[in-house]
Amino acid sequence: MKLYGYWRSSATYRVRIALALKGVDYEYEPVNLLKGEQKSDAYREKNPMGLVPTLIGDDGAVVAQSLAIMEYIEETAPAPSILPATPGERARARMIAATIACEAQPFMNLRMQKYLREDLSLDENAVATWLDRFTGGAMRAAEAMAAKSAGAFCVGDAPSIADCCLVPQMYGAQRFDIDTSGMPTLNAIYERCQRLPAFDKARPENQPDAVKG
Ligand SMILES: N[C@@H](CCC(=O)N[C@@H](CS)C(=O)NCC(=O)O)C(=O)O
Repeated sequence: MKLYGYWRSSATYRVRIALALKGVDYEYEPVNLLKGEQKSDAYREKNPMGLVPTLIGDDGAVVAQSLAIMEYIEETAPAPSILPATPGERARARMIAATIACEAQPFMNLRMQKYLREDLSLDENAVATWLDRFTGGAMRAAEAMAAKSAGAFCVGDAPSIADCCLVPQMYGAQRFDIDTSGMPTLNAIYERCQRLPAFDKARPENQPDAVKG
């Protein structure tokens, strides 16, 4: 498999965690978002949204969107599963994953941040208020969801697609200074995940394109 991504991209980080949990080897092709490489014609041929990540499967499938990529990885490398055992729990894991990936993270991405600052000329206070309302609001909803299903992880006692989304979101929240103090369940799971080798391997700082310092 080949993963196109960027070290600090939270959506790429999700996929790296899923691959590491399953012990799947892959080739990594950095796409430098700060240089705008995601907007090149060659990259958009693979990912028409011009966003990372994109995964090229061993069967030649070209898959964009981290949630779809993780489902593809789950189907092509089923063990260990990153989906819980029962339909209800699987739906819950997907629900928390989607709340983070579709409702919280989009407001943190580069093009949105640029638009707020450069096109709408919002100052840092306005951007922070905006982020707390939308990203923080969705994270508070994810906290309420996880509080009902968590054991050691977001749904029960095994890491799932929800945790693959949670960890990068908490990392991003720290970067963007979003207040997570009212999220005890998410913080406890985040701390626990950080101590596991698969999550450590997937950390932004451990990627070949990471910029130190
Ligand atoms: N829904 C997409 C989101 C992907 C996304 O937001 N990628 C960001 C990095 S985390 C990106 O490529 N940003 C580039 C830009 O905004 O120009 C997914 O889950 O894959």
